[in-house]
Amino acid sequence: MQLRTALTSALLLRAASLLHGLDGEQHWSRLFPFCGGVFQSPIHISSDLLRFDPTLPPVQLHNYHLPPTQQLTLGNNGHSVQISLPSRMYISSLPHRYTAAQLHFHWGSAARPLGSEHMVNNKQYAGEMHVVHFNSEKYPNMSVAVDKSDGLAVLGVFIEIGDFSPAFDQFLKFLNGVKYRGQKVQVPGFNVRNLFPSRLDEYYRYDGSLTTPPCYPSVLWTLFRNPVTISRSQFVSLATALFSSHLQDSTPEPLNGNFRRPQEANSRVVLASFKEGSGLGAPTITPRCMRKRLIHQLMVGDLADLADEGLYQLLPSVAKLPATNRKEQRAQRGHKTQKNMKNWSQRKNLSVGPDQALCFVSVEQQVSRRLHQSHADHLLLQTLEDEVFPELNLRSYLDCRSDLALPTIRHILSSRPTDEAWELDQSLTKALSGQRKTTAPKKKKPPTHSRKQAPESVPRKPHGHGHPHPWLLPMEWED
Ligand code: 3TV
Ligand code: ZN
Repeated sequence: MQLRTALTSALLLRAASLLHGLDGEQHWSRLFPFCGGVFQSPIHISSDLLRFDPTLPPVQLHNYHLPPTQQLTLGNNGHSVQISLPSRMYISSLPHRYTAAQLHFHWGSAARPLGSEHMVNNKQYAGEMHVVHFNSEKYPNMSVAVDKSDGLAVLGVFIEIGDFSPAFDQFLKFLNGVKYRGQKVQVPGFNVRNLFPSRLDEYYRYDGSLTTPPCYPSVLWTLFRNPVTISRSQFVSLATALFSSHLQDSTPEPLNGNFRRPQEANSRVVLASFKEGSGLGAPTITPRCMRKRLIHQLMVGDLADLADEGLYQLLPSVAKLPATNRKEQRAQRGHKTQKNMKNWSQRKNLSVGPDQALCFVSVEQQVSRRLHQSHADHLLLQTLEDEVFPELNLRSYLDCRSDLALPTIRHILSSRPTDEAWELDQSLTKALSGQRKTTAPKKKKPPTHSRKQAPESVPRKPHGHGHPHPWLLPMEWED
């Protein structure tokens, strides 16, 4: 018995040292085989994994507003700071009721404030909050649910440095009481809803795992699209106040950078409850109602008209033309944009309706990605110059393929009789005949709300025989 205890202690010590090693996560799978398995978390959520699912309902949080009389336990477990949550808190917008258990955080360091676990289009946030729930309809508690495929649901919130958060201060002000591993303090209840972004209807959803050993693939992940902000000094206190070592340990180990690196997608898809490029999260280059007009003007190719209408800020190359030059051009043309568009539409025998419009959303996505990468909003004009103009070439039209109606593509191609146009037309013909393209999306495992659901209820994008190819689906405008 003593030998068994000694062996167990040795194993736990070994596990602890592996977990704390600098490159510990590479070795997790030696002791925790699931960590080397499939459907691991976090992941990098890139546009190519995303599928819009209009059936995803807004997340509904119940009893998240806790009274100050309700004492919560704030603890340092050596890996994170955690708040235990009362079992009357639950989520109802999933196929089962999921009851709250705890929330905790992942963060970077004061010097490198990049510590979110999930990444979205190459962006890593300063931190990430996880609110862990277990399936209380099927399992009696967290310990039983933790390794079940439909056992857990975690809500993830990205944390960005910006405005001060009074909600985060409700517990950050007690951090000094839990500096060392194993320490706990009681904190008064507060409105946990205020730790979330205002929009609970915009999120990513996928099947994944615990991001820490034993990495069970038991988590239905929901990551909200919009981050919350905390002030720099709030972030610094989170990143510097805590140690992963015990009070009595000879060398104090700072607790920061406690995030796992992104894992393989393993043929998973990520459902989005919103259309990428729409909403406040994306840079609003133009109001949506103006976009359609802008796109049509781009299709006409009459960029100077855009400048005349005050849109030249969006098209820096045009803006660089001296104003008089633009005026001259306008005088020479001697007609208004609307007329121009009408003529063009008639010439092309094309009624430019909502189902035949060019995808401008992808331009926004490109711009958004570039801006996030460069962290330099003042580069907007340069970025637009780089992104909008290449977008005008044929290859870029095809990049928008899933948002373009086939007639639109054909009209674009017919007006540009180049080799490239011929090639692209061939591709479309192949797509029409249902052949699989190298550029077409790979078949991926769609996430399920619960793995026990009937396959018919799994959200799928129609492919192949009897269904329209995604290239042929028209873009839906959201005016
Ligand atoms: F449930 C957890 C998580 F979802 C736990 S506690 C159970 C582990 C045995 C945890 F520590 C986590 F880090 C996560 S997480 O996947 O949300 N990070
Ligand atoms: Zn976590």
